[in-house]
Amino acid sequence: MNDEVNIKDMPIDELLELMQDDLYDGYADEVVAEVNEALSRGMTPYEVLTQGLVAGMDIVGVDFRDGVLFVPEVLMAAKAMKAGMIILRPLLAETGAPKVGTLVIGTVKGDIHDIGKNLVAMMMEGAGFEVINLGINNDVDSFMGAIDAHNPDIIGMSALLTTTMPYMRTVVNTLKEKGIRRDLIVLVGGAPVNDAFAEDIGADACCRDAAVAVETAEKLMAIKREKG
Ligand code: B1M
Repeated sequence: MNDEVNIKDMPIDELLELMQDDLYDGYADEVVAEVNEALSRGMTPYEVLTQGLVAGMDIVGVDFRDGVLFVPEVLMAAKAMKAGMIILRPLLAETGAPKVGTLVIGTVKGDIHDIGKNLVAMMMEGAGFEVINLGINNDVDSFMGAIDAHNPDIIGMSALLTTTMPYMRTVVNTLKEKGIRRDLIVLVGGAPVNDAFAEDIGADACCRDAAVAVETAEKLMAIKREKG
């Protein structure tokens, strides 16, 4: 636990380290204070996100894998991460960029991981995309319903489990069956997803992280516009 006086005197690298530690420990209020402090020192929202919050969650991921942390602790860390993201979200979206396209994004059926998907949604909003965030555990009907309702340019799917990533193929196959696959850009992401898998299921690209998702979406939108 920290008090505000301490963090104000702290060098920036120590502040970021503390943010990672507090995220690890699930201290949401402290993470919020540290995010605000880092922003007040002139760090960009993106730097705070990647060097503070995402870096902290990476450590959680390793310890979860190694059996040091268990689900309840990881949930607390996720809650602290989300508290930090609430501050960063409007700042990342504040670019005033003109609308570049519409993205429907969701975590696929059977999967409840949403932190990375929400980061992608935030960064895409910041880059000027209109984003319809479907949340977690989306089946084919959910994606198809959103396509009917919002006529998006891009469908984004997230999966964090090796057991749920195959569901992305089900969605792509349904787009093909409905004859709308070519009208849409399909982007996939999540820790177990890679380029070979994306190609195999017939997606347009796999995005390693939120920044790559933005870059890829912008590039493929430019190609789509050229084709008219
Ligand atoms: Co889960 N979990 N989890 N978990 N969890 C992983 C994924 C795991 C790798 C942990 C481990 O063992 N090391 C492992 C999966 C193993 C596997 O399948 N090979 C795992 C497991 C096993 C499980 C459970 C089965 C555990 C259990 O109950 N026994 C269970 C499954 C529940 C389910 O989904 N049905 C489970 C539960 C949970 C919590 C609920 C406790 C919690 C989720 C909370 C939440 O999301 N609200 C959780 C968490 C937090 C994790 C880890 C620790 C962190 C994930 C995360 O948020 N990373 C994770 C370990 C890890 O990944 N290292 C783990 C931070 C985030 C910023 O990165 O999500 O990769 P990431 O997103 C990135 C990119 O991947 C990419 O951009 C994002 C931003 O840069 N990206 C996209 C993601 N989606 C994209 C979509 C796009 C584009 C890019 O579309 C355009």
